[in-house]
Amino acid sequence: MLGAKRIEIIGVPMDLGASRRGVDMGPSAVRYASLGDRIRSLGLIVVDRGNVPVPVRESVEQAAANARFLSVIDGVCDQIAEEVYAVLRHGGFPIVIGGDHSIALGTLQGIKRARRRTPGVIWIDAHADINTPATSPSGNVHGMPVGLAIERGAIDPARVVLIGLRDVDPPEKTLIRQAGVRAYSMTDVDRQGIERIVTDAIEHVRDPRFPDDPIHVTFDMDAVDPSEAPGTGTPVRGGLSYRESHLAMELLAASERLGSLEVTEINPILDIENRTAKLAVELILSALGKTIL
Ligand SMILES: [Mn+2]
Repeated sequence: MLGAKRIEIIGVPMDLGASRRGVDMGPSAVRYASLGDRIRSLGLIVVDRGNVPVPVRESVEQAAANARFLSVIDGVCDQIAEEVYAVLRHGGFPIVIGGDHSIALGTLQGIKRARRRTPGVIWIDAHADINTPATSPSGNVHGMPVGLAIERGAIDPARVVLIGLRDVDPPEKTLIRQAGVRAYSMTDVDRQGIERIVTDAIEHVRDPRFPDDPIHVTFDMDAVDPSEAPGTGTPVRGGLSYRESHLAMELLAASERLGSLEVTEINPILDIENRTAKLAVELILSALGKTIL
């Protein structure tokens, strides 16, 4: 972590980007797992900024079938961006807790606005999230944040790395290649090991003109194998192990280049005794520098 001693938590109880209900309760589950106190135990200052207001699903129009609730999601993302911007501008370290992964659109906009350039992004996920309204088979916006963030100029595809992929739609395979996004599937993790992949990813997202710029990490809990993270809306078997997940975060902490963090898709309805939220808290601690010894 880049010297920031003040960690600021931003909750986004949003499920509008997903078709299965429950990720709107993710921020509550993570707070129930004592996120704030656990971070304080590392000797860091923690400010919980509460939740960004999110309209209740039943109270808003679905609108376009190819990108359901997109206009409402964009409204929420504008507020996420303002929160993230405010935290970064006064030197804090934002942790955004979702919520479905469409919240990344807001987080990335806020980082770009605060840093005045696109951040290097490491995107840890079972899915590529690179669909657009034109290609999405489901119309769920949480499958599009990479695609929409590229379209909107919030990220530079040459400095985005996806890690943990194992459920990619056929058009997404083309989009990954066309956009020039670097992607590591679970096959790559099996063959190369998570240490090499994360180390390479940290280098790949570096902007040679601004080599010391902070990195943003967005972690979809479905990247982790469902045996460890059952509480997620779109589980896919064959994911990152418990230790691979932690090692990824430990390597990011050791790089001292992490500047912001987002954890998404925690679904307490599908979880077993809050196991997935507890794991999310542990992974956040590893990303902030907690070590075994
Ligand atoms: Mn995702």
